[in-house]
Amino acid sequence: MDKKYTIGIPAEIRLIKDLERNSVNNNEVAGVIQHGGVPIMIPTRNPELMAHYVDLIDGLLLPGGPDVAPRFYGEEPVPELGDADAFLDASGIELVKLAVAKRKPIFGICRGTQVINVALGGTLYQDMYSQRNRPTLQHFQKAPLPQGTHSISVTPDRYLEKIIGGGDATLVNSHHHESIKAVSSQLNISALAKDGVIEGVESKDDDLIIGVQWHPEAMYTTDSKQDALFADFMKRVARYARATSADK
Ligand SMILES: [Mn+2]
Repeated sequence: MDKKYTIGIPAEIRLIKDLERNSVNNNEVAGVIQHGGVPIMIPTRNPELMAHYVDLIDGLLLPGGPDVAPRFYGEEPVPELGDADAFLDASGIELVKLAVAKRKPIFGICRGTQVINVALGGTLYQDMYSQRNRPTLQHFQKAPLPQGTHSISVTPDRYLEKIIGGGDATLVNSHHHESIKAVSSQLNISALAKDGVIEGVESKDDDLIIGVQWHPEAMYTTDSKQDALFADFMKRVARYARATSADK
């Protein structure tokens, strides 16, 4: 039997038929399985339990979801802030810190990328449209999510370039009104939209963290660049897991 690696995905609470359900996006589950991973849901938002989950997993996928409560980066909420769940934020931030400390690769998607940045000391625009001092493109697209709508410029010589290729013509989907403001000192920008909105970040000193602001899980079945993000994540997970077991 091939060695398979376990990927933790935090669940958000969704009210379904008046019951609180722990919910993960099935496209992300399928993307992990597609590349040989074994996804496990993290169905609790208690930060004190996150150390146990990080010991169980080989990699961490941080999915899209609600806005990040601004108090985690030292701000009060503006009127345009959307739904936020401080317990989900606190447990996500804890997962990032623990995964970095234990050398478990992280793949951030949309909100997940914002959580990574906040966990590592960065800040966010709570709402780009009211807070950025320059024209901002449509980042909450009205087109179906599997369709790319705005282009990105991939920063030359970043790890992201190795995964999806360089240039300024990659089309991505977009479903966010928050975005990274101040980038964590531990991260490099790897992609920008044409209006300057940060669309990708990655760890500076290694390839432990890749975060994108778009939703590759909605595009990977028809777009090989987006599929490559899942493939690369599972390769990084295998590489770090092998390095860790060789140390023992
Ligand atoms: Mn966007």
